[in-house]
Amino acid sequence: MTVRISSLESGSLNTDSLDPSSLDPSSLDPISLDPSRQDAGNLTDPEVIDLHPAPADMQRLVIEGLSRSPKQLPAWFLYDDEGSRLFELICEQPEYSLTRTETALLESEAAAIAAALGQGVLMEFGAGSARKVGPLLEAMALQAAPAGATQAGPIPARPAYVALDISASHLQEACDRLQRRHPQVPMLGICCDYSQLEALPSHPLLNGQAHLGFFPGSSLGNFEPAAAQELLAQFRHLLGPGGKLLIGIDQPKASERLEAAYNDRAGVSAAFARNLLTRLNRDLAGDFNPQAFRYRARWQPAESHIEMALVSEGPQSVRLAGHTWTFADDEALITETSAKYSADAFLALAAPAGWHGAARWSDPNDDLCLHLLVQSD
Ligand code: AVJ
Repeated sequence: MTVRISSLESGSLNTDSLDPSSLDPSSLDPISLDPSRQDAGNLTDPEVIDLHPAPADMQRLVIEGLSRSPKQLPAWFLYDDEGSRLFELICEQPEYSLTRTETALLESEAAAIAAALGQGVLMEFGAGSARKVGPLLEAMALQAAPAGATQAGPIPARPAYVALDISASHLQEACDRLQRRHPQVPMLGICCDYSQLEALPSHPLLNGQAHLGFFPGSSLGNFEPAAAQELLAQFRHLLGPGGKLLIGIDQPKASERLEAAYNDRAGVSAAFARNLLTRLNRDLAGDFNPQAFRYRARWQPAESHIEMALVSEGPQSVRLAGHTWTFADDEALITETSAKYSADAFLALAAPAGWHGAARWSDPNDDLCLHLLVQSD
């Protein structure tokens, strides 16, 4: 994995992708050297609230999804422990540049983004390993208490962080690691399917400050356009009045490049998809043979999405969730779709959900766009 240290010259080192033991303490940013932050020794791990869907809900969703034509399950089923681990590996494949591009953009634009966001609780939807948020948290903290400023008047608001993710053990690990690197940022994890979260749990961390949504990785692309629009409306509801949303959206690009990104030569994308079957076998008493399906990723220009599927090699029947499911030869189980939106197409999708674009940032190749959305009234 390449580590990009673009901000070294400006004196604020992003430590998120580095092994802390390799760090020279004199290279740490002024916040880390603040004596009031010397409490890292007795830090407690952040609380994680578990709202993971119950087995009965998973069973119902699987029965619904496999009764559809074509067969397709919600994308979050891909993220059990092993799936979350494999997704991390996908992000390191040479063909899959999305994560590297977005991480670099967040690092280089952190100060401008923090200025546009203002102060509040940053809530990351689908936080995964939470490796992107560090530079933003540091830039927000610097804005609350600029280096060299003397403390006069009321104590300024400081950022807080809430990570939402479907994978409980992954989430706890990510929060623990992030907390050690940002000891002064109050943190909370919520294990849930964020698309079905009707209200935020009540917690002191969520009181008072503005709610700032952070939805990186182009994960919105996993939802069909109508569901994506509903999700954006749902986020507006969850974030509440005055809430803002910083969202990363992958742009449409050449089909060869996209198909390679979702079908890497090392076979990690294929293993990630097949792991869905292993997960279903374990959690819903299934007898899928993962090797009896081949993996396919194809760009569908009419939908502007990549469709990822496991395609049945020959006719077969499978037991799962108390039912028998038949697959015809060549029949697909769609594991996920990943839609790509130009800036205009995305803003047109967001407008009916009550959002409009306040600012946006792109990488030099215009591969990806970070949009800052504010609420329209
Ligand atoms: C996490 C949904 C953004 O669509 O690019 C990557 C998931 N799946 N390779 C994407 C994914 C296979 C990823 N998102």
